[in-house]
Amino acid sequence: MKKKIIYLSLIAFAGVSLMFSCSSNKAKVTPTPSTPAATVAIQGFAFVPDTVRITKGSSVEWTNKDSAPHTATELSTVFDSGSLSTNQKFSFTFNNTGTYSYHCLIHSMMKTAVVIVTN
Ligand SMILES: [Cu+2]
Repeated sequence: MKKKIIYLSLIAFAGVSLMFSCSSNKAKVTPTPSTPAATVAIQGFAFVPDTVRITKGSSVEWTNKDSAPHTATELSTVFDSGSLSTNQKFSFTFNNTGTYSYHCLIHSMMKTAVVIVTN
């Protein structure tokens, strides 16, 4: 009787271990987010730097360093960060080459900035 209980708890333990190893395997398959190829600060009502050059398949990360909210919005909305509050980040991966001009939707006086994506 006692042996049966031990046997059953061993099966339960094996089951839990199997579930655990499955979920950790799954986590390994999920691609880890790559570190951005370029970072842009939104600071003093400007995108700094206002031009970044990256290669296709890499990403740019924006961080709002101002107390005011800002957006990083491509002129034809290829990407749009939405409103970023202070220290909030937005990143976008560029899978196509091209020159992407973007601005802040909230402040029309902010200078348009550019991401240049090459092969
Ligand atoms: Cu703004």
